[in-house]
Amino acid sequence: MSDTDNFLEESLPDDHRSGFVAVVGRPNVGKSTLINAILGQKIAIVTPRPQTTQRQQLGIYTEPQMQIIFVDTPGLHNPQHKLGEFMVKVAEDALRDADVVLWVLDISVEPTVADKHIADTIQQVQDTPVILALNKADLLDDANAEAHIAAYQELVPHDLAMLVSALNNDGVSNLIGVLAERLPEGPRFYPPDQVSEVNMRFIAAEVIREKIMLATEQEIPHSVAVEIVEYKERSETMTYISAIIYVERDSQKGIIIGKGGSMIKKLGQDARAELEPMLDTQVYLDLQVKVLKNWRSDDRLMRRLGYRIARD
Ligand SMILES: Nc1nc2c(ncn2[C@@H]2O[C@H](COP(=O)(O)OP(=O)(O)OP(=O)(O)O)[C@@H](O)[C@H]2O)c(=O)[nH]1
Ligand SMILES: [Mg+2]
Repeated sequence: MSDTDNFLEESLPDDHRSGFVAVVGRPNVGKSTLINAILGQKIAIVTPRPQTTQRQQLGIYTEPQMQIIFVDTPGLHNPQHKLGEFMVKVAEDALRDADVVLWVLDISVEPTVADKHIADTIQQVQDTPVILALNKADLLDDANAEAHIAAYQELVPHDLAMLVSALNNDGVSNLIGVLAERLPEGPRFYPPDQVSEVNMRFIAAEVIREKIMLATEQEIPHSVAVEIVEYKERSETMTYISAIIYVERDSQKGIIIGKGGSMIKKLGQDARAELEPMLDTQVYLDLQVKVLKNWRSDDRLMRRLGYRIARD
């Protein structure tokens, strides 16, 4: 029997708690940063741009007394194309399936109209405890603090609101305790050493997408999908990864390749710099760029690129 088979047999304390925490909120408020901070490692990509996270992604936090499964979700927003609709549906599904809702908010600015819409969406999920993570507290101006905190507290009935800074790891451990108290008693869902459910292929695709989002402007960051065509551990010291970067238009292809291939070279270097220490091997990265006309508005192309709702 492997360790993985064994984990259900392990004796856990009688009051062991476990369950799913849906981490929701507007794009760019710091949901993925917060989950990475809780887990102490990067499981989700983070960029300064809204709509970075596109799919549901689990971050599994295990201690002897508890297992909290954080469900990172795409930012709730008013969708402009099919990809946006898909992303919003992913977030709404996570909300419905959650034991606890963790609404992440950017406390450094006033609540927006989008936050009011999210409040309505959250209120549709009745009987689920709601915790507010008032994030980016490091950017909160003293003069605004009271007014902002009060305005956020008014948005939705909730159990507790906590100031945190995911970036500085402030308030994060308190938040874990608060969430655990609200989970049902029960055994673990995952082996204790598992922190995520995604495989290295997916992580490699996401790292490449992150580097593109960081290096490009305007529509391009959001028009990119990355498909791993081949992923091979060629030897103990070398991993070969070949990937296709899909864009929506010819002009975008030119920008991703760059003058004399300069941009694609930089993207490859940036992605390798992150993947190599992660894999503890050298990485040979073969990147190609292809145009899939308007793929974000085409259900069939989106499904081909792996944007599928599991239960559909
Ligand atoms: N100053 C400050 N910046 C933060 C904090 N948390 C996150 N950020 C920054 O906010 C930006 C967005 O962070 P993400 O974690 O990608 O936000 P997200 O909510 O997951 O965004 P989407 O995936 O687009 O919905 C990044 O530039 C982060 O570095 C924080 O506590 N303080
Ligand atoms: Mg995110």
